Amino acid sequence: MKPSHIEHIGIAVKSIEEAKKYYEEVLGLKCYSVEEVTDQKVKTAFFQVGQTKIELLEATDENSAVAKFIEKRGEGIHHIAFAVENASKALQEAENKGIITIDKSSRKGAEGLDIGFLHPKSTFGVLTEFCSKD
Ligand code: CMX
Repeated sequence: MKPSHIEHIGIAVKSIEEAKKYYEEVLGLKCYSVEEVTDQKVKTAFFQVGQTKIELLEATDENSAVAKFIEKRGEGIHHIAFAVENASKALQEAENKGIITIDKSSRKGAEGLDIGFLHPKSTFGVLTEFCSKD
């Protein structure tokens, strides 16, 4: 497995409506999509920056991963997502190398991508995601 690029950086925010203003009005980026991912209990907003996207994450449920993250650590960088050829295979490869995986195989995430996570305790404190197109 060799990631081709950073697909996106996930940033946990309390309010997409509020945070969006900074990305649009200060950085001059354009929000091209707002999407709710029910499975992950989040609302997402995307901005393209070169090959990489910024994904704002707002919790839609108080028991969600993003709500817990903000409660414990405040708003900020939540995860880094690498583009790989096949997310399920990448998860399996990482597991074979002793990394703790949150997902055993990929599931559907925002923008219809196949996604899966590695546990931050196993990756030097960075929640890591693999993404692939099917
Ligand atoms: N980055 C780094 N460390 C994190 C973290 C993050 N995003 N989220 C939690 N942690 C740390 C916590 O600070 C905690 O550390 P300490 O033990 O030192 O206090 C530890 O991991 C355990 O955290 P926790 O609060 O007990 O939270 P949980 O174990 O319930 O869940 C995690 C943590 C990563 C397993 C969970 O958030 C998860 O499964 N994440 C993957 C799914 C996800 O994040 N979905 C939202 C984004 C979806 C999308 O992009 O579409």
